[in-house]
Amino acid sequence: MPLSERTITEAIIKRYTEKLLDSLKCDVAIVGAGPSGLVAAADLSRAGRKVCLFERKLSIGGGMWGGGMMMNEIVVQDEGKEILDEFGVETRTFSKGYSTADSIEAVCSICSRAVKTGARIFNLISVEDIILRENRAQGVVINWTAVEMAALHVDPLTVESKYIIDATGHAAEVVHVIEKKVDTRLLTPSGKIEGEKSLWAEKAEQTTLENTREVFPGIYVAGMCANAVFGSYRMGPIFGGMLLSGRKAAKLISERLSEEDSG
Ligand code: 48H
Repeated sequence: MPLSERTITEAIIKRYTEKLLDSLKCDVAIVGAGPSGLVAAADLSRAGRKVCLFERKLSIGGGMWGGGMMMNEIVVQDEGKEILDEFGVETRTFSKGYSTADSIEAVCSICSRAVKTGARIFNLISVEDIILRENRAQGVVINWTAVEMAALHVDPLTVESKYIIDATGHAAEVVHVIEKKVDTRLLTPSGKIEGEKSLWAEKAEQTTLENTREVFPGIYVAGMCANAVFGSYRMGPIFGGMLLSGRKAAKLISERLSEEDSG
């Protein structure tokens, strides 16, 4: 049978549209497909929640692909290794308490699990705003990254969600939108974004987890964004904190959703 260009085109448009239409209302919208966002997506979808993840770039994985200084190996401590083990990522002990993994295998394995458990990942879409109702986030405002890059004046579309995870890394983009546009105090000590500090791996890894929490009604921060928002250190290419943070955000939101389900 000769190949039909029209059928190929129809197939892509129909299937993509089905996927997007089915995602217009979800439990959790995750912004950013770095390590923390991907783990959160995998955990929440495994818990039976409807998850959409929006990633600005063509590729998922955020800063994990590049390991440290473009050497595509990552380092994890024992708690992070347990998460990699669970996702089927091969790790090698380097010295007591430190293991390494191939960053490509790590990104691919976590992403594969997220998609196979039902998370919808939309690449090439940027979140530019939130839907706001009475001082609570109710969803995300999305646009094609290409529109953003070309600086075109094209209005966005929206996706309703009960919760949002800002997993946009150092930039903390969703929380910046709140700070700029909503007349409110964030749930940080100063009520504002505290700002990221210089590199201190041990402290940063510990505080990433502490800082993974709700920062505005309906919005949780995870990964590097949590430290940027709550004013803690960066950690360099050790990724246990990112993985654990994604897991913690998923757990906190799952608990909230379960409470809401039961009345
Ligand atoms: C859609 C967006 C938007 C937007 C950004 O930076 P990431 O890898 O995020 P984390 O926090 O999971 O991991 C951080 C880690 O990679 C890292 O940078 C570390 C450990 N640094 C330590 C140090 O000392 O430097 O991924 C964030 C993702 C990226 O893919 C962005 O493209 C994406 O979010 N993103 N997607 N809409 N508005 N903003």
